Parts: sequence; C-alpha cells; structure tokens
Amino acid sequence: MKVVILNNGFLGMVRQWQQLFYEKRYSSTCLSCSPDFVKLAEAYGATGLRATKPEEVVPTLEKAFATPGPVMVDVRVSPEENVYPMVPAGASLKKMILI
Ligand SMILES: Cc1ncc(C[n+]2csc(CCOP(=O)(O)OP(=O)(O)O)c2C)c(N)n1
Ligand SMILES: [Mg+2]
Repeated sequence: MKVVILNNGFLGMVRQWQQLFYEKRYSSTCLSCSPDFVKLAEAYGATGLRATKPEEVVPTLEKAFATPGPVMVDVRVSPEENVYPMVPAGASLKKMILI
C-alpha cells in the first residue's frame, strides 16, 4: 500500500472557513505540532519519503512505487491553497463561491 499525504499543515477545510468568513482568525487549525510522517512510517516498519518541491514529486512517487511494501509519502503543499467551489453555511447552491 502506498499512502500519499497532501500535507498543507492545516485542517485546510476548516481553515478555509476561518479565512473567508471569520477574517483569518485561525483557531485550532494550524497543525504545527503534527508528527514527522517519514519517521512515523519508519516507526511502523514502513518506508517514509518526502517531497518538498514540485520537481521532487514525480521522482519521489516513482521511488515509492518502486519500493516493495508499504510506503508513506509526505508531500508538502501550499498552506493557504483553497478548494472551490464552496457553499457558505446556510446558503443556497446559487450562493456557491466559485473562486
Ligand atoms: C471525526 C471527524 N472530526 C471532525 C471532522 C470535521 N472535519 C472535516 S474536514 C476537517 C479537516 C481536514 O483537514 P485535512 O485532513 O488536513 O484535509 P485538508 O482539508 O487540509 O485537505 C475536519 C476536522 C470530520 N469530518 N470527522
Ligand atoms: Mg490538511
């Protein structure tokens, strides 16, 4: 099994709400104390790999799939990339935010 973490360092879905509707008052969404996922994988006897730059993604995934057994890949992505479309709480689909 190969596990790929899109690691934005946040509970991103919740952070997006705080950014857009609560003036960026981020609360309990920054995962600054999250574990080192490479070491966590190794602690379980799996292989841990990390990609921190876009150009590292393809070679790291190639290495992951070439490695026998379970592999966890920690892919660091932008902390403030949002996901759209988004429907604000209580709003109709017509109020959907597209970007
Ligand atoms: C057990 C449980 N608790 C809380 C939630 C509410 N919840 C929905 S998304 C989310 C944050 C997800 O963060 P992450 O896994 O980092 O994904 P991202 O949005 O950053 O891609 C939370 C806490 C949930 N879905 N399930
Ligand atoms: Mg996240």
